[in-house]
Amino acid sequence: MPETGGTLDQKDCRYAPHVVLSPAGAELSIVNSDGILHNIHTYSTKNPAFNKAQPKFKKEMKENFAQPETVKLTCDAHGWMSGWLIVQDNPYYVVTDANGAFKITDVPPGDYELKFWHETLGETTQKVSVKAKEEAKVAVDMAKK
Ligand SMILES: [Cu+2]
Repeated sequence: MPETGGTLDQKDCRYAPHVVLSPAGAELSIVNSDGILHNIHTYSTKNPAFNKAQPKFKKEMKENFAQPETVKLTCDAHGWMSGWLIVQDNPYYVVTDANGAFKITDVPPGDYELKFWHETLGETTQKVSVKAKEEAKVAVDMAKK
């Protein structure tokens, strides 16, 4: 089991980061830095969904997501708060930077199908061959259709 499941903070009434990664089976730390009431609501289908108040005195909650899944998060106390939790059972996933660039390291040589996901642009896949000691490059266009 992975030791750390990442941290999702509720700061300035926003989820930080907006997209949080958590290995399947690990404990995700849900932090309330705001010192006000938040209510985290998960829209999961493979993992049990929950809807939990996190009062101002409750600085941290631990949650465990066993199944790989992309989970939408909202706060029932603040309608504008939204985020995403990505649970995966392999270590080869990242959030891109502000320019959409990413790097996944230590991938064993082989043929893979990369899945790209964006909250409004949807999903696309691309095949990639990874050769030993070589950097494989991929480029995808996820423009709105
Ligand atoms: Cu909130």
